[in-house]
Amino acid sequence: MFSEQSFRLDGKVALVTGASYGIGFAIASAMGQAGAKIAFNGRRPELIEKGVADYKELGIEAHGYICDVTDEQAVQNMVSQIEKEVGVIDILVNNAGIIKRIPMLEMSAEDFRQVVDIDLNGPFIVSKAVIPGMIQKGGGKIINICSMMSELGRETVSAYAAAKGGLKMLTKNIASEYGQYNIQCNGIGPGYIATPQTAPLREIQPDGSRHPFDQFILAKTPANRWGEAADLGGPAVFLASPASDFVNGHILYVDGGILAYIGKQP
Ligand code: NAP
Ligand code: GCO
Repeated sequence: MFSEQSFRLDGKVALVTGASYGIGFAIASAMGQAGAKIAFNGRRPELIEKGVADYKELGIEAHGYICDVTDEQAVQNMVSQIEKEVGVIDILVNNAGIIKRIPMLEMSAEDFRQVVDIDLNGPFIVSKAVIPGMIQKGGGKIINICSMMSELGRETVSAYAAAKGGLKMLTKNIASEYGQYNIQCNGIGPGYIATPQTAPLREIQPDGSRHPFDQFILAKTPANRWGEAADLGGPAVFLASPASDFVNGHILYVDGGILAYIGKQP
């Protein structure tokens, strides 16, 4: 039954991967403000430390771990440590990710593999480490951070699109395989969000004008703006909360309307 508690995460333990800054930080902050205990990881120790301090400034006590999501043993160790220090994980957000913008014919197989390894194998590895605890606990929530590139292609992002398209299907498969254990696995597909990852697409040009890609995105977005990382907080809390207990295998696009729009006419 719906109540004012339906959107609260009090007492829940949330692991958000890659959350020292960017979209992960915004999602973890929103979950912390909704009452969850926060654990996060990243690869760079100095940024983990800074992340912990930034969460503290928001009144959130977050536990930071140095861990590469592609390293299966390191992920297993981190999950065990979180269980001891914070509690068994109720909510997992697979957010850590990278992009390489290289035309496909110029891209090495090694670069392609690295993107798929972090953006697709990473969520598989972390989910695999966390699901047994969720089953024992009687349920859980997994949120995979997908992309416009889970649906659309464009020049230079073949590996990223392949990985994010795969992540959409991994989401549906986790929902299918573990829904019986009261685990809901959904995706969030952010539109174009102003973070370090997209900074090169927004650089002001030497003549002071906006980057051509920046103008292209504004013309493709009915909201007529880039998203802010904070725009993802509400949707993430919803998908982590009891309010979404019968939502499973769904991708929630948070894109200011990009996927609905053919684009501004010239
Ligand atoms: P970002 O600013 O580049 O942040 C990426 C985060 O992932 C960082 O915290 C980084 O930590 C971490 N990370 C990368 N590789 C890792 C690894 N192997 N192991 C552990 N952590 C790792 O990117 P963002 O824009 O916030 O994007 C976050 C997620 O949203 C990504 O999956 C991205 O593809 C997706 N997304 C972004 C947009 C957008 O417009 N920005 C749109 C749709 C989807 P370290 O620096 O410590 O490695
Ligand atoms: C790009 C962008 C995108 C965004 C995002 C869109 O080069 O096209 O980086 O891929 O990061 O994933 O949803």
